[in-house]
Amino acid sequence: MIKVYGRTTSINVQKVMWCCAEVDLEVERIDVGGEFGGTRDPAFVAKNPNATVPVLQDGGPTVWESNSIVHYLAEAYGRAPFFPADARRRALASQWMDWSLGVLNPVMRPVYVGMVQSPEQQRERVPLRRPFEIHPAAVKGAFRIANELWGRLDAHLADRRYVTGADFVFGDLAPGAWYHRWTKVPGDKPPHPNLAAWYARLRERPGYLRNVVEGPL
Ligand SMILES: N[C@@H](CCC(=O)N[C@@H](CS)C(=O)NCC(=O)O)C(=O)O
Repeated sequence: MIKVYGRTTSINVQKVMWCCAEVDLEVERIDVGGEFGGTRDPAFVAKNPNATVPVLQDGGPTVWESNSIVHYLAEAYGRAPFFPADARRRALASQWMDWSLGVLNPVMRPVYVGMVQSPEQQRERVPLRRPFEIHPAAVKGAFRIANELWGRLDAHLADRRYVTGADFVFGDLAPGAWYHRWTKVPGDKPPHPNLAAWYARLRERPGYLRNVVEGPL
């Protein structure tokens, strides 16, 4: 059976499990990382030299980087419109996955770690990055930028139901997983009605509810 290595408390594992639900794929998930440890074991490092989760095992070589796993699962097991048939539409979906990884992620990580996770969780889950990420000045600056970034997606969604238009696509997964965590961040956040409507639409999806919304934080 196809295997996903990673703890359910990881947003990146949650996103992959959500994708499995969207393409109706049964997988075996194995607890690794965080309180379960195991990421530095030689057998795991052979699967992912970065010693991080998630990792996907589906026949051939293992795949790491959650967005690449999502892209693979959507292409291998999904169908249009979730994995768009048109190359231009696919590029637009990838664009929001890349934006999430390259732009949103570096900002949301310190916000989430510094403002939502308990000190115990921080120690357990991000031991190497903790000193930088929870520095109060870094968290404050990241929170301000996060508000700007979410405002950007809110504006984009003004005339779209999902990130690329009328249809739910794999590109909704990475920003959708982060947005749920953004709802848990306290502080002064301007109203973003288009994001709120998109979030409500995502919450109608059982895979999002089960793996992200009802998943552990
Ligand atoms: N860019 C990578 C990030 C992977 C990553 O940093 N994973 C975290 C969990 S979200 C991890 O493995 N932390 C160490 C641990 O869980 O022990 C991806 O999207 O897969």
